Amino acid sequence: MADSPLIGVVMGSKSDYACMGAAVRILKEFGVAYEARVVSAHRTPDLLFEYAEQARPRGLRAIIAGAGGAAHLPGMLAAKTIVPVFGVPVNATSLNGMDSLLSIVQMPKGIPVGTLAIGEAGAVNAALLAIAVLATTDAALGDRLENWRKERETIVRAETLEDGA
Ligand code: RP5
Repeated sequence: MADSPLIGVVMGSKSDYACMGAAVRILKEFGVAYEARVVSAHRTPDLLFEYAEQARPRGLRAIIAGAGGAAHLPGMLAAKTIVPVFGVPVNATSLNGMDSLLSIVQMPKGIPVGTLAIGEAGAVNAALLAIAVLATTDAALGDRLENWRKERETIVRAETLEDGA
């Protein structure tokens, strides 16, 4: 039987997976138990409430929520659960994700959403942040996260520019 998910990745539309898949790939790379679902704030509001209410009893330790446009999904989830919510603004409209960014980041005080960058960078960082949360109680996972960073440091240190500078 698969491990119970520790991280929930939710998105407002299947179309968001083009961006949010980047978060899923990081969680897979680290061997973190996750689930990925479509939960829409405006098209499936009851499902959103159910998901948020069950998140803590089901053992989720963090939720990564991505949505485009007037992106209510992360904030509404955060309103219904104390499980930390990391919001990813998805570039889905003619406003290039700025609409989503402002919708997610401008939460009134009292209900926090940790807001990441627009698009794939935000999705990747949301996953890394969720992993860092898990690593506070999972030393082996923390070691993997440290090694992941070291690998990238090694690559950058070895980089040379075209003229050999
Ligand atoms: C938002 O509207 C979704 O999060 C998505 O980013 C955007 C477009 O959704 P679809 O029309 O592709 O389903 O709710």
